[in-house]
Amino acid sequence: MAGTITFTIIKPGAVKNEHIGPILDKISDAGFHIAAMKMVQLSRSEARSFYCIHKDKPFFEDLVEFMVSGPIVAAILQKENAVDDFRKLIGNTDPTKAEPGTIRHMFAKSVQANAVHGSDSDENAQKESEYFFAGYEKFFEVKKTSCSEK
Ligand code: YYY
Ligand code: MG
Repeated sequence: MAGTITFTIIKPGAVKNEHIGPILDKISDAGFHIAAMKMVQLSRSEARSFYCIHKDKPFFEDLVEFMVSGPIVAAILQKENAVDDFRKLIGNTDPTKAEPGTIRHMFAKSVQANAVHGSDSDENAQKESEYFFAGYEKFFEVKKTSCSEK
């Protein structure tokens, strides 16, 4: 398997509520390869940097406080069409608008505590992955050819 990448975070609420396992199951069942993964506690300045595109929004400070309220799980996911397929899998930002079967419909508590992050473009997937992971922490799958060993 090869393909493009997206970047995800399992957010503090979902980690606290023991949803890491069920969320990873949904991700694997949807055909994503986990190319990197770790559990970390963000600092306020890291949370601010990560969401700096929203720094002028009214919800920004509350969002930062939520993101530092406990550990998160960061991961790089690999699949054909990873960014768009993952956005479909997680569903609408607002869980009351997310389709049944999507991760946010199943595990989100509110717009703020919406269980997971998913990159919104290939460029941001790359930037977000670089922000969280060093080269030696990434394990991409390479495309199998008829000459590859099993
Ligand atoms: O990409 P996505 O996470 O679906 O939504 P964004 O519009 O990029 O917002 C990022 C993040 O901000 C969202 O996941 C929850 C939070 N947020 C909020 O707390 N209140 C809002 N009204 C909108 C977004
Ligand atoms: Mg976004």
